[in-house]
Amino acid sequence: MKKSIALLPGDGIGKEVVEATVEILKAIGEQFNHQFQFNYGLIGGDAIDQKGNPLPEETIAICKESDAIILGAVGGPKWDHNPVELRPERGLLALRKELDLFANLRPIKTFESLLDSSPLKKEYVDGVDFVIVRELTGGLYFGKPSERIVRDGEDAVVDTLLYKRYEIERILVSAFEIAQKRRKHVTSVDKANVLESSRVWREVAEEVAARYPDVTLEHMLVDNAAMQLIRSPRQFDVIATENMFGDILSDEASMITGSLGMLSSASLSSGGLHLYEPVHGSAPDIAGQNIANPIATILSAATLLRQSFGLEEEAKAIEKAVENVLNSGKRTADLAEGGKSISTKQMSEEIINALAD
Ligand code: GGG
Repeated sequence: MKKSIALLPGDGIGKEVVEATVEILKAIGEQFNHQFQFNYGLIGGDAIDQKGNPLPEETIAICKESDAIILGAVGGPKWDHNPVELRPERGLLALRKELDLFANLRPIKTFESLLDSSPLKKEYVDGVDFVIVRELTGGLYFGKPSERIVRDGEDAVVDTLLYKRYEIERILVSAFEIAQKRRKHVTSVDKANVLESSRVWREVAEEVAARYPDVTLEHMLVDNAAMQLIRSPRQFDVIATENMFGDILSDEASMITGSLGMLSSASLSSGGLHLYEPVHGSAPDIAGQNIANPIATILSAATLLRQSFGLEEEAKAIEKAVENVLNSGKRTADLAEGGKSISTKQMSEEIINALAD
């Protein structure tokens, strides 16, 4: 198979984890006789420094000419005081909008050998396997106005939580479709006791649920969901929620797996060009040290092979190799609890060796 993959390493550890992932994809290409062509593009802070724009036109073109996209991470203190249009995160948000990457799937699954790495009790996290389906192109992160204003003579600020009804419907449809292939349970998370947007979200969830009689729909307030994720995470199968709630809940849920460095994601578009990225950000405190955990990005690449290229065997080979390396006790620093750890590059090499086993 011949396929092209746009690579947007971005900032901080984004570069290191994407490089580690490219090595895995090259190894898979050799092992299974595929030709993957890699097209590099700038995004985030790096793109601001080199092109004066967090999402240059060339990057959009590179993505559109490719069959799938892998992104590392964006952001860093260097650009924290930039005007809003010159912030690294703007690049990522604009790319999501440009490609209509509306459905962000974030699987939360514990690895047997990492059960002791979670700050939660082992008996609670054992067997956890759910997916957060986060709406990614609407809500507070995109609504206008979003600005500082003067209200009643006082300095004030406004962000806008805006959803078109179809945007709510399509993300819930995605969640129900996924649930149908899993344990057939959707937990729709909202704040319907306070927010009008959440009350409409609930209405739409009920309408969509009526089309999927084999799937059970449960509504849960976001504050309760935050608590339930810690109290009994095994209850969840598919969590469907809006953009900001999904952003927050998935970082919380990463602790079930032991590290944010373990959480992969797929952002699916209406047009068929999908983006795969780790849930974590650019981690400027450890950038450039070759100690970041590349597994989230490597698992995102496995999902890419399955979802975008239909390469199930290759995806499984990567997932199995990751599991075997973790079973052998090898850990990057985030999971080593102060003990012996291996570098980003070494983790990638270990996974490549395990692919050959
Ligand atoms: N790899 C994810 C990443 O770079 N995240 C940085 C960030 O701020 N993202 C905003 C968001 O996910 O909504």
